[in-house]
Amino acid sequence: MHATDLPQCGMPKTNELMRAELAELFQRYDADGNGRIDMEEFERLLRRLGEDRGQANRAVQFAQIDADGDGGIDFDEFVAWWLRA
Ligand SMILES: [Ca+2]
Ligand SMILES: [Ca+2]
Repeated sequence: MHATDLPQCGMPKTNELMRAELAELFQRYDADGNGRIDMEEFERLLRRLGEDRGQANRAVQFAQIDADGDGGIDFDEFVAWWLRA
């Protein structure tokens, strides 16, 4: 994926910069590289952020982030969560 493929909707530069950083972060935690962060990968991410508050909480959080409910957090869902957090 190239940055130039992203839609240019007049977003401020800081957002684009952030998106690039988020893409890097996302790829780092998408351990199997399938373009989605599953529960196991999500656990690792939360631990790294120091925000793991137990399995029950994690499952709730995961469900909230997984907007389309397909059992994985894709990049768009990840970005939406990150910007909200
Ligand atoms: Ca994955
Ligand atoms: Ca999803």
